Amino acid sequence: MTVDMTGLFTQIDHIGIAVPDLDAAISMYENAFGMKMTHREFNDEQGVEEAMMAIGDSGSFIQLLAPTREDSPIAKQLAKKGPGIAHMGYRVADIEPVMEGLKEAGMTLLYPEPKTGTAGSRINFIHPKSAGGVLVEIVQPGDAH
Ligand code: V0V
Ligand code: CO
Repeated sequence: MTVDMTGLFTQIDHIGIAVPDLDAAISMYENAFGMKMTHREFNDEQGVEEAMMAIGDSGSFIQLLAPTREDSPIAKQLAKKGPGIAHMGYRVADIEPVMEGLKEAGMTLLYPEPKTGTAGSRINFIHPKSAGGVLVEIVQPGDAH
């Protein structure tokens, strides 16, 4: 199968940011940046508590990520590099063909099958080693998105 990737990444869904204190980060984004929180949840599988901050009505978000476990990717990033950008999340309508096309393009996906992300979305990641030093997430929104 050969997938034409043209236009399959439709917009920036979110930029993930590692933070040590979720409440403090939400306050900063609300008070200094005037952004509204539209969603907050725990994701046990990913070891995070996260908050989605809307960037106006653009449809793109900042995803604030605080670790809930010492061995989680966000905890590791905070320990090694401190707070900062964790990943770039692109929205796609249908994640399976996009995963296929990325593999055909030589990208290393972290998961063989999509996992559950924010608000019932379906997600996967491209390893930063195969994407120019950027941890890239692909996001198929859930019904609640
Ligand atoms: C590590 N590296 C990164 C990076 N983390 N590069 C760019 N951005 C990052 N965030 C580089 C690092 O500098 C190393 O390069 C190399 O990758 C291996 O790093 P490491 O410290 O040994 O880290 P690993 O291998 O333990 O973990 C890296 C991966 C891990 C990407 C495998 O972070 C991971 O599994 N991430 C996917 C899951 C995740 O991020 N979940 C939290 C968000 P050098 O030094 O060797 O050159 S959950 C989420 O977004 C949700 C729920 C949602 O959106 O809905
Ligand atoms: Co994310």
